[in-house]
Amino acid sequence: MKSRFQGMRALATGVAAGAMTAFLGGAALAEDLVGQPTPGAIDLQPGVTPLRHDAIFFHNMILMPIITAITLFVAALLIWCIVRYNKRANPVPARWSHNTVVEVVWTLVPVLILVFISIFSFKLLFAYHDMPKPYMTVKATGYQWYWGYELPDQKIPEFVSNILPEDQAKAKGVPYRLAATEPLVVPVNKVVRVLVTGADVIHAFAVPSFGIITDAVPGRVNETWFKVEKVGTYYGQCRELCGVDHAFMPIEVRVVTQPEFDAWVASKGGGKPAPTPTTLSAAATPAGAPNAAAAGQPAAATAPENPAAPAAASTAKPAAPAATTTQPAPQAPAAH
Ligand SMILES: [Cu+2]
Repeated sequence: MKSRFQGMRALATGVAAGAMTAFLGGAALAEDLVGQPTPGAIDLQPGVTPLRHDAIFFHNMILMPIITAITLFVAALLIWCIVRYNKRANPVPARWSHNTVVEVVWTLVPVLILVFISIFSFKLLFAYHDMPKPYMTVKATGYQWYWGYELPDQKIPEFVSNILPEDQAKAKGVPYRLAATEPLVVPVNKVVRVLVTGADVIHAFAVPSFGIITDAVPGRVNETWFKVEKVGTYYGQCRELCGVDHAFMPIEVRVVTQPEFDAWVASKGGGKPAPTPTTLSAAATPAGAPNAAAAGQPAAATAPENPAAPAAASTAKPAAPAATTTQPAPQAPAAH
């Protein structure tokens, strides 16, 4: 199945390349930039993930030829009717109506076309849905108007990724409105799960060269994944109109080798996942205070300032375990 799919892909690529050459009159095509748009380019941004390759194949080799053929066919029919059956060419029109054969054909053919498209469409949808076992998880949160990235597996708390100001982008030679102050860094050839949510309004996490676009909806966590085949820097943008600075919250993903990734994790103060989750002892809850976690505060932040709290020791409920995604909480001192 796989080889047949690839064989079809090779065949379709050849046909499309021939058509493209004819269309452009043999003009030399400039090499597309990878990971960012190319000025004046035709076609989709080149892909660096399996999903993106399949999406490009689906668009360029399945959908485009079909819609082109349909458009040419309908245009030809129109022209034929206009030329052959106008008042001068055909002064006495035929009086018949209904033709069973034609009606069956114009019902059946579109159905068959849609069934053919759906085979490839569903295959692609399932591929998006069937994430392989992820190496790591990234939580991407959309804010008005920047992105926050958190790497719970590496114990890296959320950090903010803002747009890189124009003068700095120029100085560094990176694309303004695509480059970020703090890129998201991930290892090459590893499955990365992305959990996407919004903090205020709906945003969307989109990186064209990865072939992903996922809505960031407040109060809801959406999931997508990618596996990048090539080391490099890839850019994306918020893809849901989210307010006045919608165009100024770019996504920059830097894909690096595993040793470089480990070094980056270390530089961010991250590490390997801890074997047991951090919990707080009952004594950490100040007397009379409601559950610290419920109060919406990092529980551990207040604990060292209230070491005694003798009354609380017997009455307070054990505090909820700290959320697994927050920074490791310092151990609360013992009550006695
Ligand atoms: Cu946005």
